[in-house]
This record gives sequence, structure tokens and C-alpha cells, in this order.
Amino acid sequence: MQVVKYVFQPHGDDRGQLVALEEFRDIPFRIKRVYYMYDTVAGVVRGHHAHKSLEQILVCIHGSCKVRLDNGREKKIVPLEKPYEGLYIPNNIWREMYDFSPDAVLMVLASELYEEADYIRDYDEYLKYIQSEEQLMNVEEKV
Ligand code: T46
Repeated sequence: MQVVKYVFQPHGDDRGQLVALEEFRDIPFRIKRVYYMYDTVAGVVRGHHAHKSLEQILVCIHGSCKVRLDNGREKKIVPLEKPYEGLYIPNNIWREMYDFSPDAVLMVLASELYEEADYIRDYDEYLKYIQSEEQLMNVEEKV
């Protein structure tokens, strides 16, 4: 599985750092929603789901956390610990966020508005879903 991590350009000067994120320049999609999580309780694992269509970029703008990505065949663990790094998560990837530092603020830029119907929250259902998606792709490639 290829993990795509963006390294954003910090605009630093003697006052400190500033990162600016613009859709289609720094972010590969139109940003329709921004949300963030903080005060995450020690030991908590968030996520446990995949999205059928949603694309996102996760930026740990303060503190640190880890993200486990799973495409049904392979798992990868990605640490997020710099406010200028963004983890791109395309659709159809199971994700879990964990190991949050007490001061962690995880900001997420999303390509779509909140839509519960886009979530797959059951892992077995996820595996079946991606298999059917792959079969569909194979059929489309042969046509
Ligand atoms: C994802 C990971 C990285 C809303 O009302 N609007 C929103 O935009 C979001 C994201 C959540 N909510 C509500 C729904 C739940 O009642 O906030 C509550 C917590 O959401 P959830 O349990 O889905 O949070 P996480 O941390 O498990 O997952 C979130 C995103 O939902 C998800 O899309 O990829 O962060």
C-alpha cells in the first residue's frame, strides 16, 4: 500500500511559523469540511471505519498521534507528529487513530460534507465491499 504524506511549506520568519493550505494547490481536492479532535482520552482508539467516497488529509497540528491504515490486504502505521505534515487517506481505506499525546489536536480536511451513509463501520462488511469494488473494476477493465 502506498502511503501519501504531504509536507507543506512552512512560512517561517523570526516571529515563528505559518502554514497555509489551499485547495487544489496544497490539497488535492475541494475542501468542503474541516473538523478536529482534541482532549482525546488516553488509550482511546478512534476511527474503526472506511469511507466509500470521502478523501481526507489528516494534520496533527499539535502534539502527536498514529494512524493505522488498512486496505484489506496490507496494514501500515503512520506517525503524525509535525504540524506541517498531512496524511492523505483516499476512499476505501480502513483507518484507526490512536496513541494520541495529551496535547494532540488532529485536524482533518475533507472532500465532502458529513454523510453517515458514506461510512462503513463494520470490518467484515468493509472486506466484502472492497472485494465487490475490485470485481467491478476488473469487469470495467475487460470491457
Ligand atoms: C474519519 C476520522 C479520521 C459530525 O457531526 N460531523 C462530522 O463532520 C464528524 C467528522 C463527526 N460528527 C459527529 C458524529 C459522531 O457523533 O461526531 C461524532 C464523532 O464522530 P466519529 O465517531 O465518526 O469520529 P472518529 O474520530 O471515529 O472519525 C472521524 C471521522 O468521522 C471520520 O470521517 O475519517 O475521524
